[in-house]
Parts: sequence; structure tokens; C-alpha cells
Amino acid sequence: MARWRGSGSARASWQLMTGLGLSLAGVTVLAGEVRVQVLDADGEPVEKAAVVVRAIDALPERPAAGQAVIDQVDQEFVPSAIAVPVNTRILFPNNDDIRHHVYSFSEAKSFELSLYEGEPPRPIEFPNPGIVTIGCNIHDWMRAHIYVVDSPWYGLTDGNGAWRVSALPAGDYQYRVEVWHHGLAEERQTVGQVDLERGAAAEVQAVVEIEAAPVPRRTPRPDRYRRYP
Ligand SMILES: [Cu+2]
Repeated sequence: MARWRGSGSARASWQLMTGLGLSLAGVTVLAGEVRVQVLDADGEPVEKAAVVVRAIDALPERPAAGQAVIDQVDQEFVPSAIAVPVNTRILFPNNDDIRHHVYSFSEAKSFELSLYEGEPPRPIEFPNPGIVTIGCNIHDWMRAHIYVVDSPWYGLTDGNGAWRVSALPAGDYQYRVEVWHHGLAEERQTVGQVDLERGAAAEVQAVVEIEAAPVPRRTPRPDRYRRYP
């Protein structure tokens, strides 16, 4: 789990581990694989960062849109982070016995699902790449991040800050590796460029400086909520 740094930091930055800033630790015999580890400035793994890999100088491949669900359970969003392709439709069911009011003011997608229980009236479509932060208007601590990506190769880091993609097209391609995280000043940071020859694998270790989770933007009415432990 990443240790969040204190809030108020004006900027975030990334740095690369070796050479020209890129830790290209070894090219081995595995085919079309890129392994990425994301660490914070203290060397702690960053969990639930989105990693996006793009082929440079190749026709852009569009990821297939799908459907996803972000549940509301015990007054929390489950999962609290998700990476989805552009144009994915996400349903926000409420499994609590109280009403939630789900909203986003994010540039990539702004929407509002007014107070409801059970199934919301409709899924929400996410046509623009970027990071969408959702909250609940009633329970201010509820927070989730939707990473809407425009590449077919993406995922979230695990508890060790690690993620890998092993199905990259064979060939003499260059790939760009990006880390997306809501705590980064720029939200998306290029952390490496990988020359991936046929039958090759590469490792990228990215150190990113991340800010604390955003301060809640609205204050809940005290009579309307009980603080979730
Ligand atoms: Cu709520």
C-alpha cells in the first residue's frame, strides 16, 4: 500500500531509475512483455495506479469498450479504483439500505445520479480518456477513481506496485509506458520508453511523487450521515 504524502504539495514529478532516466532492467527471452513497478518517492509500492502502454509509430489500437460495475457497499465504493477502456458503460448499483448520490466533476466525465437506492436509472458512459473521480454527495468520504484509458494495454498495479502486460504484438516496436494516478500533479506521467524487439521483455521501474488523496469537496450535513469507521 502506498503511503500518501501530506497534502499541500504543489507539484508531483517522476524520475527514472537509471541511465537516461529509464530503468530498462534487462531484456530477456519472454515475448512481447513489459513489466512495470511503480514506487513512490519513499520507495514504497504504489497500489492501484493505472499503467498504460502505447505503441509508438504504430497505428493506434482502440481498446474494446465494455461494461463495468462500481458497487456501493457499507457506504464505500467497491472497487475504489478501476481501469476501463473509453466508451465503457459503468453501472453504479447501491447495495446499501440508505440512499447515495453519486457524482463526478471531473473534466473527463461529469455526471450526477441523484439520490437513489438499488439500481440507478441508467449506466454512465465514459467516452473521454482521463481520470474520473467520483464521490457521494451525502457521504463525503466515499471516493473512487475511474481510469478511462485509450490504449488496449492497461491495468492497475497490485499491492507490490507491479503490473505486467505479456500480449504485446511481436515486432520491432517502441512502446511508451505511462503511469496514471489521481495523486500525480499531471495525472498522467510518461515513465519510460521501451524498445521491444521480437521475443523480448523489458522492465520499467517508475518512481512517482504522489500527493495525498483529494480533500473532500463538500461537507456532509451532520444529521445525514454516520461516519464509516
Ligand atoms: Cu452516499
